[in-house]
Amino acid sequence: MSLARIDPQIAGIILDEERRQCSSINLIASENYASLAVLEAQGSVLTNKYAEGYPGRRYYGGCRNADQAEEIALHRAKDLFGAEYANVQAYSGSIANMAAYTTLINYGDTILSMALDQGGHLTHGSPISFSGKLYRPVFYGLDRETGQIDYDEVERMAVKNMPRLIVVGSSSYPRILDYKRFRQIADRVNAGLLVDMAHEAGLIAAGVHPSPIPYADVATATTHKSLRGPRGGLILCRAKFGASIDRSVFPGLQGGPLMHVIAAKAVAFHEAKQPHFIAYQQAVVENARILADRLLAEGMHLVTGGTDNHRVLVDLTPTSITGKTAESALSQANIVVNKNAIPFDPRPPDLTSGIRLGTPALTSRGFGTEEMARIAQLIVRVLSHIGDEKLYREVRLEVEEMNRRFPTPGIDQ
Ligand code: DSN
Repeated sequence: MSLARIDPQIAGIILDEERRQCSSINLIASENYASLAVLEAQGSVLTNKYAEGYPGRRYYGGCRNADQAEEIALHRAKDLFGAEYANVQAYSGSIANMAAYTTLINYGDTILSMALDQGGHLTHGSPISFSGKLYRPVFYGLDRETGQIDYDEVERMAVKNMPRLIVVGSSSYPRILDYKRFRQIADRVNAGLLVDMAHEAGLIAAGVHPSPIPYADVATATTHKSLRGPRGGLILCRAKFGASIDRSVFPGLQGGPLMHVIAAKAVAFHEAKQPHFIAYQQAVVENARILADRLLAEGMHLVTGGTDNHRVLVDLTPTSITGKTAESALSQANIVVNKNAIPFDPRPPDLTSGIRLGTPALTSRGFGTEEMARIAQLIVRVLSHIGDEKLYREVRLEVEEMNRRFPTPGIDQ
């Protein structure tokens, strides 16, 4: 029996969410539209199967198909990223990071990572996360003038603090990360190197951002951001860490793997291997560049003055609007963004002085550079007319017109 007949309330919410996703301009840098094929695998009967363990070494009978799906996912993940070893069971990026720490260091060890308020992630040592409670974090930040990573400063901090692990990765840094340089710094202080490439995974798979795989001991990712897969985690590592990573994930941190999600990850890796995926990721980066250029031309300030990847971090300080106000105003015009701290933000995280914009989701719908230029104008119009509901309505109509021309993958395509 269909969902609509059994549970019209939840069916209605899902329908509303489909409408919301189709009718808004989604600039959340960490979101995307999974393909129908990914959604089908994720919504499949594999959800019914318990498969604790790993292919060929399960704690349940009846794992023939689960084994095949996971083996294919593992093979495709390694092939896509050129990695020696993969684990596809991590439920999320946070669990993937936990497994990496468990493998590479001991409780109480020092880690050197990017501060959360400068663009790092909760699981990179924030005091409110397990990572800041179980390990001893020391943070590097961004250069106050350029907004970019000062690699010499990272090296100075590494030499001073002698971390056991250096963590690389950011949720809002709009520039290329120099993994080779981080490896050199790690080698100088005899530390391990963990790269959390959750945001860049799709760009890396397509070769439009350098790969951390030659340099990292362990690289973690989520599969639902630029990679366009199902919501979940991925771990890639050097072969020598493989057995330990597997043990850390199961039985160390998790029970039964989500076999339906693992099958959907396999589908996403397959899609990422197709030639059109390279063109897609090139368009993601080009769209971000145009969005940044047009915002600059409209007088907005951007952290680092632009972008090399899929993200743009707008510094609202000169406008005196908070990130929270900007997020709310834009959302009333059906433009969805998230408030985001800028480096050295004087405002607290629930207000912030910035907004983060990203292009993976819109590019999946086929939005191009012309639309990006128009979206930049719409954003500036809204931000220059805070509280003007008539203006929000006008912008909403323009957003609707654009959305009608671009079907949403997985929903109306
Ligand atoms: N919450 C994600 C983001 O939006 O960047 C990071 O995990």
